[in-house]
Order: sequence, then structure tokens, then C-alpha cells
Amino acid sequence: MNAATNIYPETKAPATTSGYDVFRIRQDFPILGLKVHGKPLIYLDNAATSQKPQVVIDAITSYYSASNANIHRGVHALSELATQSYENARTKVQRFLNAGDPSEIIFVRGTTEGINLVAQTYGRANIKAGDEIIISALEHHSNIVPWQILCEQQGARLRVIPINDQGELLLNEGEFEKLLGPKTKLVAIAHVSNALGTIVPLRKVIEMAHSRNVPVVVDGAQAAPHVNIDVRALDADFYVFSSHKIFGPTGIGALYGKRALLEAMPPYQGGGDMISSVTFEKTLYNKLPYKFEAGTPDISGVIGLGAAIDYLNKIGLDRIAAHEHELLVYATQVLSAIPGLRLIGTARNKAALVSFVLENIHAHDVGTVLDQEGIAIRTGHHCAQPLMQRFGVDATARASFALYNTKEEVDALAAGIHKVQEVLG
Ligand code: C6P
Repeated sequence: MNAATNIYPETKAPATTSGYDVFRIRQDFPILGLKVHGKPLIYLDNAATSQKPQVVIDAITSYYSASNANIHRGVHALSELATQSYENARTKVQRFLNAGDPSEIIFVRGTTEGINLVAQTYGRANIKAGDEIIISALEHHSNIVPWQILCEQQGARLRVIPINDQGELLLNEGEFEKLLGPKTKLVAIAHVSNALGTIVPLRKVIEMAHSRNVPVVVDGAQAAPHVNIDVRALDADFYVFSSHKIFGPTGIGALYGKRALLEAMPPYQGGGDMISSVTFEKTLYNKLPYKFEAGTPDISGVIGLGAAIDYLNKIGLDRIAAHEHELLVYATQVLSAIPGLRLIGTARNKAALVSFVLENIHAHDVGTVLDQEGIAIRTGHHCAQPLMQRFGVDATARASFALYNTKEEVDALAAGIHKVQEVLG
């Protein structure tokens, strides 16, 4: 892979890494100073969840110590302060995704809940018996199972875009084109694969779907930490991501939906805040986005998410992408040179993660030995069992990089893998 390649072709070319001081950035993350089993922590499990900078931790602490109150309910000063911080964070998410209006941003528990929300509101209202929903072979279970549940409820059918041996979608070969037909009522697709790192040519997928008037739901869980997202340029109908993968707290995320679609959808859950009036005979629902935010939300989580977005903006996603691309190129080179190591997922456009298997050694054993070296990676099926089956493996070892990882950590990973081979090979 050429170091100058733009791995995020649907965004601006990566900025240079000159002036990117990774060692300075590491100091923003208190956890990176930890030792694990007596060794300095090398955290390469960022696709599972990322670590949190002090500014995010401080924002959450500050909410609880200086402005804790329920939102949208009180006239007192604290409630107004909390409401303001919560709604400011919505505007930050709107800008982060380049959505047209903050009311198109719905706070949810994360990517999983966002997809289930679309399936159970838009889906139940619009998918009928005999209709088809298209997903891809790359999907995480969160973008498979909600659609299977919907298909069972409505008598619809799930179709799957196949991939090649590199882990790239078969679009040009006509496979997606062949699946798209009069029965297709929805496409649900990952922006970036969590198990392989493949970056999906999303604009093309959306254009193809829209040429048949089919709306597209995007699972942006693995794109949000690495890619400048522009839902309007992409023309995505729905886009979902999780805060905890972009250096924010767990248990919170956001769903973007085009206003017209959200307006026409029934609510997801009933309860406080999502109503404009209630009688025993009839309830009128609140305006967007509150119609989809029933009950007291995760206020501190939303504020923490806002702080995480500020943090990312301060460094700049383009510069982060350039740094991560260097790590990916380096890790690909170093790991490819290890005898008995097979990389799973070699797409031309990849986010910064490497999935691999070692000859005659189970992925879980790789993870266990690396853990003893202080190296955290994820092993298993990565909640993508059909994808594992496609590659004929039941598990891989996955090292996933973030803005604070270094080439020295890649070297430590390679040394750790050699040790695994010595101990278990
Ligand atoms: N993938 C991983 O280790 P939640 O859990 O709702 O925040 O995100 C679910 C999800 C959906 N789509 C993709 C592409 C994902 O990667 C994930 C989460 C983690 O790969 C945990 S399984």
C-alpha cells in the first residue's frame, strides 16, 4: 500500500502527519499510563471501544458536580443549564455529521439501538410481506439481526451483497445491481467493516439504491472515529454511530435521519418527553427530535459525547486519518512478513485495523499470550459470524488502531506474535 493513498476516498485527501505529536496526544488519555501484568499497556482494541481523554472525563464529572438536573422539565437554573448543555451537544453532533438541522439528530444508546429504532419504526411502517431488505456480507450482527426480526414480523426477505476474497463488496460485478429490484425496500450497510476494516464505497451504494428510490441506513460505528462524515454529501437517509468508539462515554450514540423520513415515522418508545399532550383517549407526539427520545435520557453521556467531538475537532479528523493510515501501512508490512500469519481482509480501502490468523494457533490463544505482554487486542468472531464463515475461520485476532497508537506499539505487537509462535507453535 502506498503511504500517499487516500484510504478515505469519499473524504478530503488525508492531511500530512507533520506536526502530529502522538506522544503529546497520549498524555490526554490517563489510562494509557497503566501497566498490565507489569508491562506498559498497549491498547490495540479500539474498534471494540476507544479510551477516553481527560476532557471527556472532566465534562462528565463537571455535569454531575456542577449542573446535574433533569432536562426539558424544570424552570430552575440547574435544569436550564443541563438542558442547554444537552442541546449544545446535539448541535455538535449535527455539525460532526454535517446534518442540516439539530432536530434530525436523535440520541440513542448506540449504533445497535439506532438500527433497531429504524427497523421497528420506519421498517414496520414501510416493509410489507414479500418486500426485500438488502444488507452486505460485511455486516456486524447489529446490522443483521434487527432486519431479520423485522423480516420475521413482516414476512419480508433479507438479501446479501457478496464480497470478494479481499473483503470488498461486489458492486461493479453487478451483484448489488442484480439484487436491487422492485421488491427492494431498504438497504442497510456498514460504512466501515469492524472485522476486516474494509471501507465501503458508500456514495456509490447510496446512488445505486436511490436510483431505484430505495432508502439507505448506514451503520457508521467504525467510520465515525476515522472518517469525516458528511451525511448530506453522501445523501444517507439514516446514519448511526456510537459515542464510545469516538472517545466518548459508553451507552450513548446518535441516529441521523432525514427530516421527512423522521416526521413520517411512528415513535419508537412511549413515555415522558416524547409527547405534546396526553389524554386517556389519545396522545399527540412531540416534535422532532423529542418524539424519539422517551424518558430521561443519558444526559451526562450526551455531554461527554459533545466533549469527545470537541476533542476530535481540535486535533482534526484529516490529521488523525493520516496518522492512522501510516500505522496501517506499517502494520500491514510488518505482519505480512511473519511466517504462518494470514491477514483476513486486504481491501484496497481499509481503516486502520488488521485481522489475522496464525497457522495451527487459535485466535483466543493469541489474545491470551499477548495479554501477558500488556497488549490488548480482540479475538473471536467480532459479532460478524457470517463474515467469519465467508473466510472459512471461526475467529480472528484483531488489532485496531486509534489516534494515540504508535509504530513502536506495532513493533511490540509483532514481537508479541513471534512470542506466541514460540510458546504455542
Ligand atoms: N463493534 C467490535 O469490537 P454498539 O455496541 O451498539 O456500540 O455497536 C455495535 C456495532 C455495530 N456495527 C459495527 C460495525 C460495530 O463494529 C459495532 C460494535 C465492536 O467490533 C463490539 S462487538
